[in-house]
Amino acid sequence: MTPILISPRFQIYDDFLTDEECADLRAASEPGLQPDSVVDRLTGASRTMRARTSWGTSFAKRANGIIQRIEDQVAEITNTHVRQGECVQILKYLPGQEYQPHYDWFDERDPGSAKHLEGGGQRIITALVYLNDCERGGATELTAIQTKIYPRTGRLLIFRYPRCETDTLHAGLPVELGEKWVATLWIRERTWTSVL
Ligand code: PD2
Ligand code: ZN
Repeated sequence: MTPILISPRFQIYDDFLTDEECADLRAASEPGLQPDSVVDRLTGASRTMRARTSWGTSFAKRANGIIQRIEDQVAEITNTHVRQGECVQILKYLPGQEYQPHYDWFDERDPGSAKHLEGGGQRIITALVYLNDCERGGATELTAIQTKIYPRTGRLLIFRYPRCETDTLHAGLPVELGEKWVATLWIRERTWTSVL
């Protein structure tokens, strides 16, 4: 697979998943959806917050054939081991829902980060797979390089931040019309274990 290179840090692979795989994953996720949360910087606990208003669910590692394919292919593309990956999370956004600008890595100055860092060290890579075409809005904004990636069914976006680079600030812009579905896989520097 040949990526579209946006910058050395950000790459896109179109048609990473088929339309059918995306539809199956959306259908399998719907029953488990709950309001999404973010990590509280002080305590490390998960909390729902205004900054992230989507709904989400996660799949156990190797949960089914599509999850395995995402885990295996992302590991191959990023030259990492499947063991470094967290559980794949599926996010669903309705109109008005968004994920405000943030970093996916844990800020080591925050007291709440210590617990998360115990489970495999720092996050170093994010993989996002869009599971549908959002009718309007819902782009992933790469804030520092002023670029918007539009959700397209089966499209994979990868970004790398081996040393907590601040140019990986990014956001999920509000959906304006229709739904947006995306699968997220975060990769750690070592074998990931759940600390929750
Ligand atoms: O849904 C998105 O576009 C998005 C944007 C920023 C998802 C995430 N971050 C994430 O899951 O970390
Ligand atoms: Zn993010």
